[in-house]
Amino acid sequence: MSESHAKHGFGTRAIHAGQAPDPSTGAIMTPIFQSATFAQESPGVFKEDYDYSRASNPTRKALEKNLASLEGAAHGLCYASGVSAEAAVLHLLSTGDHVILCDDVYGGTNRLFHRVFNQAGIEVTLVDMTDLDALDNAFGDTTRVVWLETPTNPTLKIIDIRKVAERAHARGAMVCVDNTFCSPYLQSPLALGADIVCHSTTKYMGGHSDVIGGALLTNDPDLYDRLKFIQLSVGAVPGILDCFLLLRSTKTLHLRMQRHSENAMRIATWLESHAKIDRVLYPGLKSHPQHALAREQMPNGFGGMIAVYLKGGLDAAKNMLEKTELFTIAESLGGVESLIEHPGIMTHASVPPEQRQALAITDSLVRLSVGVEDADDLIADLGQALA
Ligand code: P1T
Repeated sequence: MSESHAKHGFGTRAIHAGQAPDPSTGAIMTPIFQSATFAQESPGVFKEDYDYSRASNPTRKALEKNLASLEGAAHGLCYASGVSAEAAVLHLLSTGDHVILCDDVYGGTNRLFHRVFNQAGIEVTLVDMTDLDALDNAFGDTTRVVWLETPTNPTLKIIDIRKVAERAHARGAMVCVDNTFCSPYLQSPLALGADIVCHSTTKYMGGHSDVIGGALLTNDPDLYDRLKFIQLSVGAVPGILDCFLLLRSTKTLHLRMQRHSENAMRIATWLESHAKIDRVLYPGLKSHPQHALAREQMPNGFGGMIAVYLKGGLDAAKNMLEKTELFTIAESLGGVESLIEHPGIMTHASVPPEQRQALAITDSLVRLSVGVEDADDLIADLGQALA
């Protein structure tokens, strides 16, 4: 199969893009080129761009091409973690530059922006981007980046990527969308006007909770060159075995996302009518405040993440978490196995309490990452935990 897969569907690209049988052996699977360096014929004369694995490595390059193809991007770069991919974008900025950050993001993202880059002189303003007037008011002369997640983590707000991109571009800022909760199977931010897509590949892209990784995808050759320089210079690159594992995972991304979405839709619907549940937030439910936008922006399904508010506060929430058997109490998401967590105590503990309060990350909020097990078993597990 040729390198160009633009004409193929998502599933075909998931399996083939970036990967051809190994020319030296015919191996069908991309080999794990576990080598830090590469022999040179003469000083400065080497094969392709392979002089040192921090700069480039064939297994990593296959993954970067594969992820770029899935996001509909010309270029991809892989990182050691989701937050190191985020940091690479922030390294593009200079002291005094301003970033508008969506108010409801992963706690570690909030921490990186506010407690690492803010100290290095990057101004950060948090905005609820479901309110486009609030976004308009947040721009200043030094605004360079608008950064968002949609659905947001953990309250699953849906942000209109196209409208945010129009506004940002009119003000000369670029837009970076963290597409971790959707994966490219459910949502295509670049097609909606984003300049960069960011992923924690630890989640759905990896899909098996055995890798920490990150990625950036873009169509802009200049941005790519600058980010590639930062990747080389800062060096937060993924291990080669992790790249191989990710290549293995993306082959089934479309199948997993379909099942995550089907299971989550059934569970969210069931939870919504449960007597012990106060409120369910799932973009696929008609009751979700941005359901109509979710239908447009996420045409292939609504993903595997559900947020629920229990009646009864922290005790009720802890009780539910401790009693589930198939849903394991753990941070992270997007694996084949179902997880359950308490954002206030776990993933968003580093968000200042007053911000958590404003975002309704309350004691009674529980987040589910619905896996690909049998939905009946998952519902029975939640049922017994809530009983
Ligand atoms: O953990 P890491 O691979 O560095 O990814 C950070 C990250 C980035 N973006 C989003 C949307 C995320 O959810 C995360 C990590 N999130 C969790 C660990 C979590 O449980 O929400």
